[in-house]
Amino acid sequence: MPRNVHFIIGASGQLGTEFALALHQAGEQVVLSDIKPPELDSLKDLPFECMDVRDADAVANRMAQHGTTHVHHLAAALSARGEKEPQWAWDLNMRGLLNVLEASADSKKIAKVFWPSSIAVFGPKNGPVAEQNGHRIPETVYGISKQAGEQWCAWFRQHRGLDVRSVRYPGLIGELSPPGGGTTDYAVEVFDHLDGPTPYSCFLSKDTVLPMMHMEDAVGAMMQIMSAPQGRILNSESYNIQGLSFDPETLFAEIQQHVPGFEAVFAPDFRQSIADGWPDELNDSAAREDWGWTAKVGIQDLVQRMIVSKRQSIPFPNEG
Ligand code: AKB
Repeated sequence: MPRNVHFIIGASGQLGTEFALALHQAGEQVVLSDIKPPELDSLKDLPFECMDVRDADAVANRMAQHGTTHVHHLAAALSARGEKEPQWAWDLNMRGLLNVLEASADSKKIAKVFWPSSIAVFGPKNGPVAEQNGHRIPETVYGISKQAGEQWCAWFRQHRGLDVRSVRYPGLIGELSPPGGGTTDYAVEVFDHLDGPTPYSCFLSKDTVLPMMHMEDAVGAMMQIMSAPQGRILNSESYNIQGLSFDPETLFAEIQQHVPGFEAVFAPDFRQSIADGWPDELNDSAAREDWGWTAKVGIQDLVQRMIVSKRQSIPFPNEG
């Protein structure tokens, strides 16, 4: 039987790095693509295409050249940067997605496409718990692009017969790769300030609860929804998936269990109003019922993994 060929767009980004590694370690044939090469040593020998997803011809040609069967389109401008550069973010997120959907629908070989949506599709009117089909009037460029993207995916499914699958990711936290330009980034960047000379300055208020998820679960969700039988994908839009929910104060208290000297101050900036529009948690019962989704990593485990990994890579001053 011919092997599947996984083409990962945005493979040098936060989610792409972890997903590419997981697929490679599972023995799958992987082709990486991004505007910059991968930084992780274990990915440097894999086939890499330097490609801007906004270039429609490049997307179609490169995917075809590699005999792609599965596309994972993970390149996007996130919420905070999107508010600073709205036109660029809209162009990258929408033109990129349409190029991928169009090329995939035209291809005779591509069996499935994965594209991530986000908690950003929910707006302030939604309330603290976002239901699967909850109120979606996003107030950020990023959120609007994700909401429109969900509808484009549904259109390609219905009108072009494309098997495109999607989940709504919360803030993602992992050891291997930093995020860039998101509102949930504090929960990753704090681990680079564990023993700094000054307290970590958090850009959200201490009681801002947001949905979050460890990368192991984020990658697991992608693998799980992509391998589910087509008949189990019953929802026409992206699926809510819930990992864990916490506020900065709770995360920092957990860090202090391991690093007693860790200190933080709170200096909310423009990202506070983005976070205030997002839900505290997601009702993910549809994903659980339809394709068996369940998250594994809790806050204690997450903090421990992040600290262990940082301490392996950085010599901390108080460790002699
Ligand atoms: C962001 O903060 O913009 C992203 C997201 C929640 O989609 N991490």
